Amino acid sequence: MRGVVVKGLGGLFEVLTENGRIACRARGTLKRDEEKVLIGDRVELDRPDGEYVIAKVDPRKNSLIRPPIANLDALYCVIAAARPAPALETLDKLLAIAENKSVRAAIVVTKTDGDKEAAETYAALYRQVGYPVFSVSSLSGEGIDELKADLTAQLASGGTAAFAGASGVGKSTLLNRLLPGVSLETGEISRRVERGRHTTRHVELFPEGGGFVADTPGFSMLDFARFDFFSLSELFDAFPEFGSYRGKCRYADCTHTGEGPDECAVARAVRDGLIPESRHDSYRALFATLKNKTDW
Ligand SMILES: Nc1nc2c(ncn2[C@@H]2O[C@H](COP(=O)(O)OP(=O)(O)OP(=O)(O)O)[C@@H](O)[C@H]2O)c(=O)[nH]1
Ligand SMILES: [Mg+2]
Ligand SMILES: [Zn+2]
Repeated sequence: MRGVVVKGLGGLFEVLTENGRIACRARGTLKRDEEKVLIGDRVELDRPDGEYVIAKVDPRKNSLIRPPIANLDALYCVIAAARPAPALETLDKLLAIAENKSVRAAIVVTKTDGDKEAAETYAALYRQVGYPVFSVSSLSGEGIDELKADLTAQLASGGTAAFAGASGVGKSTLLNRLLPGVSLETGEISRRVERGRHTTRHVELFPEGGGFVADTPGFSMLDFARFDFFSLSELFDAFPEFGSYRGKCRYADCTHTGEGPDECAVARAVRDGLIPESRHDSYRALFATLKNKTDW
């Protein structure tokens, strides 16, 4: 029997099959495998001695380490207009990973009821970059219909969409509004600091509109080091708005990190307001990280 892994806790998985949800473990050989079983995996179940086990994992279209999920089609990168203040470098890192894995990325700015002006600033920044942007308030319902329409389109052909972003931006609250049958735990920001942990602690897929929607645990600054990376040579393509300046720098080996506007077409675009400065900053930070990794 075949199915999709929708949940996994302490080695016990839930697989959605044509006969409903089946709780099972992974076959011993799979557990030892470096690749393990990820939420979103398409798997083959076997029943060697009465109990179902995950016997085989299909080749993946893609996989992410943060959030840990396989076969992702769309990633909604969530930031809050009000608390917690966005770390744009983290957001840009997430966007770069999505580009690199050919996952369709969109930005969701939540809590527009908290700070309208900040919401508009972030929305404008990422619209300029070229990403679809949705500004929403789960409190007032503002912008929910537009986001719902976009999500519905992503799911229609069996796609998997995940919501990711810092802890407390309101991912679970938003999914409770977007998905009629779902009731996720949400948490006050002040309480979560006391508890020292995030409210959502596992990735889970919810079947919806022909596809799947994933809630994911929030990022914290500590997760920076745990992001999965690609190679330095792939970095330029992970910033889609840099594309129009390809090959236009004075020197072919331009790194677009420290060269001035006279030599570097990217630096020139930043100076002229065509590329947001924060995006260039994120590029430089990622460049430094990837360079160190390559030098190792
Ligand atoms: N004012 C306002 N508050 C919101 C909105 N969305 C969420 N919140 C509040 O933000 C807090 C955090 O919401 P969650 O949905 O738990 O955040 P999360 O992103 O799922 O957090 P993690 O599960 O830890 O990653 C809760 O107190 C929510 O009530 C919104 O649109 N406006
Ligand atoms: Mg949550
Ligand atoms: Zn350059």
